[in-house]
Amino acid sequence: MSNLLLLNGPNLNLLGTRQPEIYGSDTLSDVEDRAVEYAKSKSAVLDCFQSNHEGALIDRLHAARGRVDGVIINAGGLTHTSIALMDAISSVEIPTVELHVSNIHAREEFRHVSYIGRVAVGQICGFGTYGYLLAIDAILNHLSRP
Ligand code: CA2
Repeated sequence: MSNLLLLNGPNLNLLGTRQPEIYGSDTLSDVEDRAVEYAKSKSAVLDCFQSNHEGALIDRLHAARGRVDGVIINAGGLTHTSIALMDAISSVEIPTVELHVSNIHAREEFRHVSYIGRVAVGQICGFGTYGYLLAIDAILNHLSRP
């Protein structure tokens, strides 16, 4: 059985409350509940954590070292700015899938850059909140490779 960690970064606690044309109408708790159930259906355990603070996300990653098999992270705006978060992902050596609700490549140029992408196994973006389920499939598939 795989232990997975889902991290959501700054402002993702606002999912479903504003900008539904970009981020949809599911709340973060809808998304997390669905993801936990989906992981369970795949015989995995998914733990969820959201923070608006870079350091708290880094602390959660450090705590996951040696305990978690795979990470899914929607780092929000920190995706495009945070070398510290990138270093944390790289230093804990846990396979990580980068996730975004929106298609960051079809948006403003500053969103085309991802520090997380440099250390992630791969990136899922543009599929709305369904991407959280795709990311579970992606990380489980990655973990089961020979
Ligand atoms: O598309 C994504 O998932 C993003 O990671 C969301 C970030 C954005 O900075 C990234 O470029 C792409 C923003 C999260 C803000 O979330 C909100 C959700 C609903 C209402 C307001 C903000």
